[in-house]
Amino acid sequence: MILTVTLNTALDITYRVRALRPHTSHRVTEVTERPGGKGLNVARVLAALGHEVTATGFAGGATGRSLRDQLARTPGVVDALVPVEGATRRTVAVVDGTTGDTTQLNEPGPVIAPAEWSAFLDAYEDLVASAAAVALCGSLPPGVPVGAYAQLVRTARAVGAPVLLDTSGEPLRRGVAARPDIVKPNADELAELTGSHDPSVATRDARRRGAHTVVASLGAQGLLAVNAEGRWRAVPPRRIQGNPTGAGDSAAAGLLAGLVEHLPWPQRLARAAALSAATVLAPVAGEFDRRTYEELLDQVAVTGEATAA
Ligand code: TA6
Repeated sequence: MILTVTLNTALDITYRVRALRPHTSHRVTEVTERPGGKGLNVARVLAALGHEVTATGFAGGATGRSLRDQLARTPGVVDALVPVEGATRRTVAVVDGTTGDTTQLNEPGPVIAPAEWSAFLDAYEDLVASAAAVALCGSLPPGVPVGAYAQLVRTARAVGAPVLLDTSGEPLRRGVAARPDIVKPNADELAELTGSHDPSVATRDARRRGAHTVVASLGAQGLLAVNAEGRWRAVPPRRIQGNPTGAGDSAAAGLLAGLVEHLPWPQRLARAAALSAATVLAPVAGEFDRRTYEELLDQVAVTGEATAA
């Protein structure tokens, strides 16, 4: 199974309005609620691709119950979330029906007590022992140590489970130093980590800091993967317009699926780019239309080359 970790799970609420204007009251035309937080989106996409997934992290309160009820109805995802006293946060995405632009509001999440963090670490140690790969994704809720991801990377590496890390700021900086197999920052996260806005310079620097492979998501310029074996770029066939929430999570799912299926890097990257684009075209994060994904997969252009041995 693939283990996904979402320390700051969320009940993702998406509101659609006809047109979003400041200083105005809006009628919501459509509401959706989904289990969210980056790792749970990764889990849902992997399960839709036919992989067995175990999802851990924290859940609590009425929002946590609602999230777990929905997860129980998601085929292929085993719920291994650790219960906590505080309530799981909500995130709100407001989609402007005229322009398609999305405005995202993320609550900070519940305060995690030291005993809850210890209970999670015990559960994680058991789960990671039988994981084919691990995804560590999203922000940290208050109370979780800033070096949490570094610790979780080290635990996974100690039992030989490959790790993908997708986070930002100081948790990313410390996590990268623990030598994860893949980091998947977007352009802003990569620039914040390395101090460079040049993707070539920044990916090289992120590798020097400890990541084996850096996969940078560069919006319309697609995905750039750099590791000791080579350097590749995957670009979707056209500019994809829609709701970008969760596009990066779907790319992470594509990379993990390719990893456990031992696909060569160009194919992994093509999958990640096609899944990401298919999610932008879907109404909410963590979902995609299978046919759209397969059509896009045929059209993704991958360029680059392996390093000469
Ligand atoms: O990537 C989209 C998304 O995963 C949303 O589903 C939402 O839950 C949010 O990001 C969480 O991100 P954060 O960085 O706050 O953990």
